[in-house]
Amino acid sequence: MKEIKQSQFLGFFNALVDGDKDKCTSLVQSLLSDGVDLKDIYVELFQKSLYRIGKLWDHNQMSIPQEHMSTQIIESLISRFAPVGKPNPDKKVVVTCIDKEFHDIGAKMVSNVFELAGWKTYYLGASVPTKETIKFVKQIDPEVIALSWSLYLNLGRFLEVVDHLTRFFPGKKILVGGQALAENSDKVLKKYKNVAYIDSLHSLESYLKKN
Ligand code: B12
Repeated sequence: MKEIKQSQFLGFFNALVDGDKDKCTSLVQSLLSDGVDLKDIYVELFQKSLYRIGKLWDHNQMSIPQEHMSTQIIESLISRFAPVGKPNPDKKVVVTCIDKEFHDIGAKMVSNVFELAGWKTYYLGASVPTKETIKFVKQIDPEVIALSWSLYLNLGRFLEVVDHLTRFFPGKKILVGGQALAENSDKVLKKYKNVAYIDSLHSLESYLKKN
């Protein structure tokens, strides 16, 4: 598989923060035509740009409109270059952000990685109230529930949804991920036996190959 060069990353990043959506689109198109894997574009181009934008924003070196605009461009690229294929109807996954979690780009990538592996995905996006997640899972009856949690302040809501899901659906596999879990997943998850923390899209891909 071809790798993304630092110069290609910088070309994309500069076009992104300048709001040059056409240039971003043609850069992604040409990387895909060169044989770069879609997951590498997600991680090495989109995620890397957004983490860098997060740092700049945190240090007041990037304005809110510039961050929002860059985020919108990346969201549109994820939709534009989404995987296509016929999913296996017996492999269903519900992918959602927890309640009051508005960071939904990672969850969208996760959903697309499931699709690339042939799963039928039910992607709900940002901030789904716990009660509604439970109802939806009951209705769809998926094999896997994938939860995304980024904002550490949402710890109580994360524990609430995991408590409810493990209680109501003890046989279902729950996968969790997102930046809020990056440093303390063992401590937060130790009492749940059907809950697995997956730290990256590549780990998710390996998990899906094994299961
Ligand atoms: C864009 C952005 C926003 C946008 C989000 C828009 C959207 N549609 O998502 C908006 C403007 C809404 C926003 C708001 C806020 N944000 Co913000 N945001 C970001 C930013 C710049 C990028 C987020 C992103 O998309 N990253 C890229 C994705 C691809 O990465 P990811 O989420 O980590 O996902 C990957 C993995 O974690 C994993 N993964 C994720 N979920 C899952 C789930 C499963 C099951 C699996 C297997 C894997 C997995 O796979 C993904 C792909 O590799 C980050 C900076 C950063 N470091 O990310 C800050 C950041 C996340 N935000 C932050 C903050 C503080 C806020 C606000 C509180 C700001 C404010 N004062 O209002 C609000 C809170 C909103 C809320 N309640 O959720 C902090 C969070 C700190 C923390 N961990 O608690 C960050 C880190 C910025 C910073 N440097 O401080 N934000």
